[in-house]
Amino acid sequence: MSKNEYNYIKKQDEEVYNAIVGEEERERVGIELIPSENYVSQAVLEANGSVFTNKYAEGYPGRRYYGGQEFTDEIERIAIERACRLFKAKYANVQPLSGAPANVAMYFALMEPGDTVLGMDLSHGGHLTHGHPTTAINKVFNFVRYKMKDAETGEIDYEHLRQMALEHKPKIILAGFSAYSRELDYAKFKAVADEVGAYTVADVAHITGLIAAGVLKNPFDYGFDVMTMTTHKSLRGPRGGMIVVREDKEIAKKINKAVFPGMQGGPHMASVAAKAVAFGEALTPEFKEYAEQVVKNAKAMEEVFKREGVRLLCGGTDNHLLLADVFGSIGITGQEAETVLDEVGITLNKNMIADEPRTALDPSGIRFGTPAMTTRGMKETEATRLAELMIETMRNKDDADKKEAIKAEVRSMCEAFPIPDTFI
Ligand code: DSN
Repeated sequence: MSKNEYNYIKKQDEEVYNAIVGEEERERVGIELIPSENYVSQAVLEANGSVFTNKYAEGYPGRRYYGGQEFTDEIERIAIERACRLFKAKYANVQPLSGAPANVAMYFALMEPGDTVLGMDLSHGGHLTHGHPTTAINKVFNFVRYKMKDAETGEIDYEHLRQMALEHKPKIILAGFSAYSRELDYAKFKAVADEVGAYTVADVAHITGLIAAGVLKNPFDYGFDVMTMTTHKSLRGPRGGMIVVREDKEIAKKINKAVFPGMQGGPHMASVAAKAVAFGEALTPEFKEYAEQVVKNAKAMEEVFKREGVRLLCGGTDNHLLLADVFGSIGITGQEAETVLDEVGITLNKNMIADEPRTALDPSGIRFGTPAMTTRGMKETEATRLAELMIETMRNKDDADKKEAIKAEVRSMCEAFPIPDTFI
């Protein structure tokens, strides 16, 4: 990562300047294993910091509510065209500000208040925006949930899913997750949806990059109607959201109306510009290699955890992330693990495990993944070593000397694999 100068902020606002350079340094010297985070290229950063932030552009290309749109139209058209190529979609809406608003817009596009969504249970890997009782959207729509049949294999209970669908007649069957490490059987979701006349939506926020690169299955190949996603995770773009539609023009029109004016005002055009740049990167052969390596690295970490007898939820991984029951296997809580790993320069997050016996704020598990460390150029050797260091740290959480040695090793790995400025 280039050391950016930030000359104007430095002169004008020392407090903010210090926070920005502090974050740059934190990213430079630590290993990022939060599976939903990544490092963008300097090109994406430049677009995200561009003058497009000055511009209002309510509406869509060619149909805006303000003048002066020749370049906003151009950049949004480029982003849409690249998004469609990446996901084999006919239509794309690149304006959602992030994943949560993308999901909310999708619900309003495809349903009336009171209608039902069948989605994945949060503690089995689903997401808050899939209708958790604490969310606002839960007051508008009815959410029912399916779970895994067996947390040791990660297999979804497709028969239960079918029974739930027959009983509750959902308008949407939602496949997708933020803490689940296996490939989904999209054909089974689609068969159930067809039986009850539901839309099929995949929330692929975590695995966008892996689908775009063809490393994981594309739900559209199984007839899914819609995918919602974020652009800042494995796709390695700016913080933002997106909705793509396989082929149905009426669905695409409803999605567009639900995003604007239904849900949002002016799109963040600097983010749209940065999305366009990131999508261009994701269309390259280099990105395919990157996505393949993300999965190889996760597999390498899986091997170490298995060898060391640490229980992995779903029995391992097919994608970029892993969930480990560290309380059950090592006797350290998820919160303690997050804290002690932070101390040695490894960032990840505590996470609930299926049917969590503890609490959400101090659960039994940790969730970690490989998109960001793979962006640094790390391969299986480094992934293996990092997994060993993680386990050693958790097993020796009170041993200051050991932690000091691990911290030094983590730091030297970061120095050997600096965050690149460019990927193509
Ligand atoms: N916060 C994201 C994640 O970490 O999975 C999802 O919203």
